[in-house]
Amino acid sequence: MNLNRDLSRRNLLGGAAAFGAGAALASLPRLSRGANQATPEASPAASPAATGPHTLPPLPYDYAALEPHIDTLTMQIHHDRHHATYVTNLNTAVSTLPDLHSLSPEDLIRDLTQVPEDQRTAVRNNGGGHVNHTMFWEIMKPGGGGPPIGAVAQAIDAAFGGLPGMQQQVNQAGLTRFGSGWTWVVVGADGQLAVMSTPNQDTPLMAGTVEPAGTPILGIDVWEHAYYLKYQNKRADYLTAWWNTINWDAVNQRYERARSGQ
Ligand code: MN3
Repeated sequence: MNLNRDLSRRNLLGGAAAFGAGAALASLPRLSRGANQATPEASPAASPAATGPHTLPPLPYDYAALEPHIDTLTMQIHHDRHHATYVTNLNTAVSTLPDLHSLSPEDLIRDLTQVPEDQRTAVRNNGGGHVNHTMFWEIMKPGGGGPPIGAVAQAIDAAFGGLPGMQQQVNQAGLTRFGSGWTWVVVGADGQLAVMSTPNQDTPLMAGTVEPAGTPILGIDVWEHAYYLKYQNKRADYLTAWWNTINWDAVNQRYERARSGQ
């Protein structure tokens, strides 16, 4: 097992060097190596840079937990660097807006008109990034995949004729999203499940900014940072593999909360 992880890391670093990021990646302080390989690494309890109302949630599993579908180094950079940066920048954006500090991140981005115009784009991008990634970690798990469970299983049958139909639409929306963004399954205003995609860190939660609005029950990050180290330009392969990580219990809970209006 250690051998596999070593080989995997070497391959990843080789790939990284090939596009010129090798030195930066090699300097990552939490990169697993040596004695640390023997024990699962804990993810950080909170962002060291979180000075403000918003904090980086810990990854709910080890960086390596989603191998081989999502590689260890991608998980580490994605959570510790990308997500952490959204949190830091969101805190900066609201630092002079104390009236907004008591809002949850979701309530903050649900109505962007409550944010003064000079900080609105920063809150849209970084607040969206924070909310989207918090969801993303929660709807994946080690040993995930398989068929849907609970009420969401019936809803998927009703809207898409079954899981393969939904997966086909989600993957197609993710594949045809030009540039960076997300592909979603949402509970729409009519209470039915629908597939959509958004650019950048926009989310269907941003009513009035993103149309149609909806409550995401799952979303797949299709920014290159989510898959490039392992899949390079093969976004379709990443999307196919991603379904092996899905945490259906978490997705079903999100569905039941959305249906009850919470
Ligand atoms: Mn991302």
